[in-house]
Amino acid sequence: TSESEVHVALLSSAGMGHLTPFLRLAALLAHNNVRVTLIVTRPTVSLAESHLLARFRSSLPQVKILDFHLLPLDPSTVNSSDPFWLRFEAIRRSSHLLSPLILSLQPPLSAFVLDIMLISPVIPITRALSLPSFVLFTSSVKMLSFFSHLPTSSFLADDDDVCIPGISPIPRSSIPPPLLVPDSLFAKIFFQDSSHLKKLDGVLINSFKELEPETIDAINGEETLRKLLPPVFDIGPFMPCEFEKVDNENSADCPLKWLDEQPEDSVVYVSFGSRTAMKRDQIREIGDGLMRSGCRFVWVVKDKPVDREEEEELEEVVGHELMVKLKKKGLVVKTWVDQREILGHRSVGGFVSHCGWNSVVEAAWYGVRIMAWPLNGDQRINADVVEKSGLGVWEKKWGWGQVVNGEEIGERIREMMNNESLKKSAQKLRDAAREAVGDGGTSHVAFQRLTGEWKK
Ligand code: BUP
Repeated sequence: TSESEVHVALLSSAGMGHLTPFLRLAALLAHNNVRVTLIVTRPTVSLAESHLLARFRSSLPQVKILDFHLLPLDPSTVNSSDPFWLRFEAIRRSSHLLSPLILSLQPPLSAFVLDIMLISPVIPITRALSLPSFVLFTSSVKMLSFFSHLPTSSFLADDDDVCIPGISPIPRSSIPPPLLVPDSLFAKIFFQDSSHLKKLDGVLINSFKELEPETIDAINGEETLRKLLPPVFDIGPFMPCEFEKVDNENSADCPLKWLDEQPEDSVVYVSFGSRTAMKRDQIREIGDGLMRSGCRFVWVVKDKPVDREEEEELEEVVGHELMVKLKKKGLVVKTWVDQREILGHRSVGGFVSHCGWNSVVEAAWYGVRIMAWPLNGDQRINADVVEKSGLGVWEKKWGWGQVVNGEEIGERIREMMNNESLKKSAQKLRDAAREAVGDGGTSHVAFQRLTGEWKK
């Protein structure tokens, strides 16, 4: 079979944290002569997703985009109010409608790559069609090990840390909080899906050896993990792409012009991802902390989980007085920014991050040190990776949902920005990241192995 006949369909679930790595993978495949069909559900939950898809479409017209029409979901039948989780569930409940879509594709598919949140309902469908199925796991390998271990884990019954052979224990305090609520939609999906992992033909991960050496060795070597997991392809870091560029050059919110005027390595970038709305009192403490840190900053404020609902002006959210002070020292924005360009800017040295996995990998790609401030879900597990790899520091005593005061925030930011050895180790990871995807690098080799398998 010639390479151009390899045809792969990708099915993401909702939210920028999922869509972005799927689109980066689509671009990587398309640039390597793989034919790609992207299956999308509309309308997207957030505006950021629909804008990204539009830019992707015009920059990679060779990728076919197929709309997947979902059945309506009655929210009263689902134990969650999170719009992204509701979409996950809607896709799951409509998954039987995928068969005719898959069968309509020409040339016939060589493989199907889906989101981890969709495996239990989608796997029976791809299997019935004898279609090799892969998951693109959008979090760390450490989180993948935790996920694979769920069916055999007893943490709901006891109070112990989670011990997985070959990797350092996951403290109970790092378990994603909704998993401890047994009837939550999150817990239901996680427990249901984790037992289906082994049915996959492989898991693709946006990580690389030097970022998670212990865990990547463990999934390849440890008997217990190998029994729970299909082959894992560490093909990251996915390269940030041109189509992610946000067209705001002429707006007052454009950070790039401002960043151009700042000294090298002097700016801290503060963002808690696309889904985490901060409480008002915490927002104000962060503003206070930034002033106390003495550093220059770009701070992305999020007041609502879904961008379509952001109504209030920045001044109302942050408070007028604080806003006046902040404007003298840095940039505060409430719109979508091109994080790729910010992290890649020479004046940016540090990143206060919630440790969403994409943010972590992007920081590694650009060699920007992190002050980890995990707030939910997989983020404490990812923060552990950040700390162990030398990419960043993590104040573990800041618990889930706890309001941290400005004084502490300011101190931690200052320490992270002044930490020379951290700066060096983050830069070393940048070099390692580039080596991993370069010719003959670990991720490059894994990618060749993967596409080689699809060609068979
Ligand atoms: Br906010 C924001 N610009 O203004 P994560 C985010 N991003 O480019 P999350 C921007 O969105 P999950 C902005 O670079 C990253 O690629 C950022 O993904 C980009 O966190 C993505 O970091 C955010 O994984 O998703 O959004 O919390 O919950 O799935 O981890």
